[in-house]
Amino acid sequence: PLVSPAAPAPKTSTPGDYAAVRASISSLLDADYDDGSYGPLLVRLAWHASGTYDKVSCTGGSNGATMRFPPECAWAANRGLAIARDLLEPVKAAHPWISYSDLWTLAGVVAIEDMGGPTVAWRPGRVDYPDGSKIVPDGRLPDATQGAKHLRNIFHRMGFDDRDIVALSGAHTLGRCHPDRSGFSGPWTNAPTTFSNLYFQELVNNKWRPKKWDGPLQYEDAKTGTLMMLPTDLALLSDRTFKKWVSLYAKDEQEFFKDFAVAFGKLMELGVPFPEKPAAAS
Ligand code: CCH
Repeated sequence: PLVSPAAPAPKTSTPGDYAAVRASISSLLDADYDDGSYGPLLVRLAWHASGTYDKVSCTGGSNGATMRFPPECAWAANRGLAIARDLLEPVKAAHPWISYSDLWTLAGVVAIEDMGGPTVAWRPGRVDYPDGSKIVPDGRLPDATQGAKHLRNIFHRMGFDDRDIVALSGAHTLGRCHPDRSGFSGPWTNAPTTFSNLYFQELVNNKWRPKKWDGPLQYEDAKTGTLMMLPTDLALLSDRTFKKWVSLYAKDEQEFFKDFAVAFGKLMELGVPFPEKPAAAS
């Protein structure tokens, strides 16, 4: 992948000026990288930082930004995310008062909004844990080779229901798979830097066949062979309950945006000890 030339140093700010941090993040998104934006990668960073949450033990989640350290930074699931963390270093340097855990989640939210997605309610309050203080076990993020049962195990553990699972999966309208990271290859849609319901449209409107190649089992659209789906993506079609939400989101983008915004906002807050209930989106 191409790496963008060094972006101009972001403007500094006074503590609490989140608008300034948002502006610094926005200025990094468009770049000569992948499909022309770091946005999808930043969304993935925010998701993997948060998706380790376990509601029973109240461990994991975005609080702490423990992905800065081993073993979490070296998990196979997090391959490629060092690019996103490094990209945000100049933003952290310009606004040293923000925690990494607030910065990574805010970057995901700003990326979604800048790529045309819904406004996601976000509030600060995460703190960074020191190295080695809280080690989260590997294996809490989803495994793309599995099916509906696995998706339910993983996301119910975080406190999400079936509808949330499908809504959150709509983030695969963004970005692509990289053979050197996950082993999978290609984009889910032809507009991977625009947040839309296209993922659900492609899912329902295409015939999907196993891709003939050396890599892990993935699917390609029978018409062009240029779009891809993971086994977990196709599980959303083969499971009756999941399929109901897929059909709804394929038809009704507003409904998808509304549900995604709520679920993604909740994901960003898992395990974060806020004093009160979430604020409404502004
Ligand atoms: Fe995902 N995702 N994801 N994903 N994901 C990958 C890429 C992105 C799974 C597997 C993969 C969510 C859920 C799942 C994004 C957001 C979300 C890749 C390719 C795999 C594999 C990584 C690579 O090679 O670079 C599985 C399994 C699940 C099960 O649910 C959820 C939830 C979200 C966010 C809400 C985004 C964005 C990408 C694109 C990243 C990029 O670099 O383009």
